[in-house]
Formats: sequence, C-alpha cells, structure tokens
Amino acid sequence: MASLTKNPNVNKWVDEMIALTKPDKVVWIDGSEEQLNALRKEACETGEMIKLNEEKLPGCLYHRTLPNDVARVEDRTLICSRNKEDAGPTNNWCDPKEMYAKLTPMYDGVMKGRTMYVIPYSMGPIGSPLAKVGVEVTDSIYVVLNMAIMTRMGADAFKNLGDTSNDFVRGLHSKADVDPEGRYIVQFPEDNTIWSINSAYGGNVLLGKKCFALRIASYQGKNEGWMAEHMLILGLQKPNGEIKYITAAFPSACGKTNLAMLIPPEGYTKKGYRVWTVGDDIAWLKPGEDGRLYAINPENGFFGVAPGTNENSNYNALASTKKNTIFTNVAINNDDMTVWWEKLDKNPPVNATEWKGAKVNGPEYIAEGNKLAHPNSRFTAPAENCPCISSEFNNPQGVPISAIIFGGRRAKTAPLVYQSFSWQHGTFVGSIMASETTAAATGAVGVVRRDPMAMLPFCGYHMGDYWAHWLEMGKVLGDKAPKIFNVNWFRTDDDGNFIWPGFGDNMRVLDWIIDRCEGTVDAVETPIGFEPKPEDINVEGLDGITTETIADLLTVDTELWKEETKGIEEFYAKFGEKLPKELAQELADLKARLG
Ligand code: GTP
Ligand code: SPV
Ligand code: MN
Repeated sequence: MASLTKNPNVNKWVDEMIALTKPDKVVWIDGSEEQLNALRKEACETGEMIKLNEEKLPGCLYHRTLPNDVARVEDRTLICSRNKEDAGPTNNWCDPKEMYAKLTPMYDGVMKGRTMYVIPYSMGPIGSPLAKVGVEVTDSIYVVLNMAIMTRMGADAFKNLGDTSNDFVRGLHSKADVDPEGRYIVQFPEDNTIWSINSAYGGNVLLGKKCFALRIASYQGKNEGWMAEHMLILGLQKPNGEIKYITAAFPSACGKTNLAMLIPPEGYTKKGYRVWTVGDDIAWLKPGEDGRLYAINPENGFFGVAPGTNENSNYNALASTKKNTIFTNVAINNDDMTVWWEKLDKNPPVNATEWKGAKVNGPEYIAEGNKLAHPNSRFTAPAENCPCISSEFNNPQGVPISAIIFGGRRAKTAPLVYQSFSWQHGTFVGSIMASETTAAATGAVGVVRRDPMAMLPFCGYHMGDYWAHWLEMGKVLGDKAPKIFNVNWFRTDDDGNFIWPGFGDNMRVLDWIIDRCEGTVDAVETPIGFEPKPEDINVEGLDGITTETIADLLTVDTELWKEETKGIEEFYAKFGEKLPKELAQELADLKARLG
C-alpha cells in the first residue's frame, strides 16, 4: 500500500522497519471510518476483540490481554541515552548501541505472516504550535483502534509535519509472542525513538501516551523550554462565569480522571459552579505571549481506570464510556453483552465472564474472594463523549494555568491541602511527593515510595536535571507563575477508612485553592506551607464531616514530618551533584522550621 506522505524521512524510516520486521503486508492508517470499520470487523472475526451490545453500548468493543500483561512494566522500561548519567538514578539505563543490538534480532522477521499498520498521529490539536507528530508501526489492530481514540490519528497528522521535517517520534511496536521475559519498553530520547516489544497492554504499546507524551516529550521540553507532565487539566467555572484553569499531578490510579471530571456538591452547583475537563492524564505546558503558563492536553481520549467508576463517583467518566469505547480486562455480562467491574453497581452479573476469560457466577466468584475485573482494567473513551468536556479542549493555544496541584496516596503525614511558599518551595513540594503504589504498574501494591511530580516512571532524563528545569521555568514565569499546592484525599482513620469523602467533595478544596490564587482568603503558616483555617473549608451539606474533622485532616505531625525529612534526605542523596542547591536549601529550611 502506498505511503500517505511525501516526507522522505518518514518513508525511509518506515522502509527500514519493514526490512527489519518483514511483514506480509503493510497498511497505512489514513484515519477513515471505512478503514477503521474494516479493522474492527477483522478483529472481531479473529477473536482479538469482542463486539458488545449494539443498543446499550453502540460501537463498543471488548479486549482482554494475557494475565502476565495487564499493566506497565517499570522494571523492563529503559531510558537509553548515550551517557548513563543523562538517564539518572531513577531510570533503568542501557547503552543505546547495546540495546539496539540486543533488540534488533528480536524484531528481525517478527511480523512474518502478519500485517504492519503504519499509524500517523498528532499529540495535541492539529495545527497547534504545541502539537507534535508521531508515527507508530505495529502488528496490533488493538493498538490501531486505541490510537484512533487516544490521538488525532490519520493522514491529517502528516499535514503538521510537512514534506521535509525530520521532527517526528518513531515508534516501533510488536506484540511478538507477548513473552514477559522478552518484554522491553525502550526510549531513545536522543533519537526520537521508542521500541516496544512483547506486550499488548495500553501504557506499554500506545506509544503516543507515556512513551512519547511523557518520556520523550519531557526530554524535548527540557531542550525547548516547555514541560511535559503527568497532570490533569480542568477548568473551574465560578458563578460569575469566569473560568480558572488548574493542573494536578497525582501518581497512576490516584485520582486524576476523577478530579478532572468532578461534579461539584449540590450547594456549589446551585450557586453556578461547574468543572470542565481539558485533560485527565497528561499536560504539555509552555509560557505564552502574555508570560503566563499555558497547557494543552496532547491526548484525544481517556484511557481510564474502570474499577471504582460509577454513577456517583464519576458520572462523567461513566457517561463517556457509553459509545465507541474499548474496554480492556473488565468482566462481561453474557446475558446482554454489557460490561461490569468492581463498584460499578451492587449487581455483579450472574452469567459472567471474568477478565481472564472464565465463565463464572459473578456473585459467587466474588464471595470466594475473586475480582471479576482486573484492578487495572481500563476503558478507552473518546474525549468528545465526555458531558463536561471543555470548550477549550481543541484550543491550539491551550488554557492559562492559575494553580498546580501535587498529591498522592498517604495514609498519614500529608494533610488535606497546603500551599507552597513560592515556586521554588513548590518545586520542592513536588520533588518530595510520596504515594502508595497501585495496580497501574506490575509489582507490589500499597507500598509508599517517592514519586516526584508523579513522574518517577515517566521522566525521560535525569530527575535532578528535571528539577533544575522546573526551577528554571519558575524564573521564566516570574510573578505570573501558577501557585503550587499539595493535596491528600487518602488520609485514613485508625480502622484504615478514608476520612475525607473525596470525589465531588474535592471541589471544597479546589474552592480554597482558587480563593488563595485570587488572594481572597487568609491562611495559616505551618512548617510545611500555608494551610486553610479549618473554618475556611466549606463543610455545608457534608455528612459526618465537621470543621473539627477538617482541623484533624490538616494536622501537621511534627514528629512524623521529622521522620519524613530523613526519608527525603536519603532520597535526595541519590542525586549527588545533580541535586539543585535550591532544593537542598528548601530541605534545610524545612528542617529548621520543624525545629
Ligand atoms: P492513571 O490513569 O493511572 O494515571 O490514574 P488516575 O490518576 O487518573 O486515577 P483515577 O482517577 O482513575 O483513580 C483511580 C482510583 O482512585 C479509582 O479507584 C478511584 O475510585 C480512586 N479515587 C479517585 N479519586 C478519589 C478520591 O477523591 N477519594 C478516594 N478515596 N478515592 C479516589
Ligand atoms: C498510568 O499508569 O499512569 C496510566 C495508564 O495512565 S498507562 O497508559 O497504562 O500508563
Ligand atoms: Mn497516568
């Protein structure tokens, strides 16, 4: 099939990939509905995908991955910069020459008997000065159909690239034998190249997402004066109609999709407050002509965690999945070919197929201690389905950011909310983030680890240089820089229950954050930052949560924080000379304030 571009750099690279992987057939993805329909049909015929109920879930498909292939694999993810030093102490590294030499034989002939799909795509609205082009070659229809939702995919993406540019990210993916021993997710930042093999799970194979829009893009951003962050973007509309934009970085499965789509409590909606979603996972941020920081969402859909999503917790996410959505590793209700996952409702299907493919009696299976859906099962839903999608979603200039929020899962230590003293202190607050691990990556769940800016698995270069870049951006933005905050929805009581109701009620905390940005509310200075006066968090209409509960959620336990500074010191020690002196100073200042 003929190429869709005259760009010789693209064509030369695709030819090289064909010569390497030796597919029987090559199909260029033009993005047409006709072509996608043919692929959907083919995938359903081969059993790779399953068609769901056309009345209840029109255009929706089901897919299951192998039990050994259900999450990102951080231990098999590498940053292959020429110098080891440039990958830093938090990334796995291998010399690029060695890595190419190791992987080349694995890709040699891997697509024999298969079709290679060549996917042109844009991260960011086509025509946006912040957008970037990628080309992914893959032997997976599932990848094509997901990229069709998650990116601006098809021939139009080449318009942005033009006929001569070499500025595109080259992504090579083969599911190969889906062998966990041969699984590698490799970024070559200096070559604009990603090689992924032996996986078929989202974050490992939708190369526009974590591999490009975070790992490669963070490196590009450092060199080009912008930032690629693991952040949601939301617009908070006030009763006077004004919309303030906020980004928030939480680690994987820690609440970005939920916060981005929240429905405010009744008291707020009655007054006219609304939340609009610009993005739920990734933000590209760049200073605009007016000197403020602007953000675009490079994605075009949501690859969201299914379990826990329901009418009450996240109405908008659920509504987004009602058509043209792909479900991965959830359970099927065989009575009507719909989907189910934990906490969707209280009625697990009796005639169910669990995520691994076994036919089971849902309620009985759950009673035996099993889960019908994998904890990291996901939906891939088009952003245009979202009832609260922002009118600025496709704005090529992005939206101006007033506040940046960091947060994670901490049972103790971190209070409900606090504000940093400055951009530099805010950078420190981001750098010391810690959170309990989740099912989004393979490995133990619930273990507290440092996850600076929620970028530990996604920073494409030395984390010390990344922090220096943050500090540098603060200097560029000056007094127009967004204010930086930290939140924690996950403090628990002595029985391990979450104290804060979370979800829509997180609006109450956003309210205080916006007031702080506008300078309309006071704060209390604590050793770790500015905190609300407990009575300034609105608890009206909350069941069982009083201003005393808020005071409790805001306590800063000096002894715990002194312990915490030891952990930070240990973590910082990894960075040696690369630790920005400003952050060492912030740590020293924190220790002094704690006494
Ligand atoms: P990735 O897509 O992996 O980057 O995750 P995410 O940050 O978008 O996480 P998401 O919003 O999907 O939330 C993941 C889990 O956290 C779900 O099980 C939610 O139910 C739960 N969660 C989200 N917000 C809250 C909250 O405010 N309070 C509590 N207790 N749980 C929450
Ligand atoms: C995450 O793990 O942070 C995700 C899902 O958003 S994945 O695309 O698999 O990385
Ligand atoms: Mn994510």
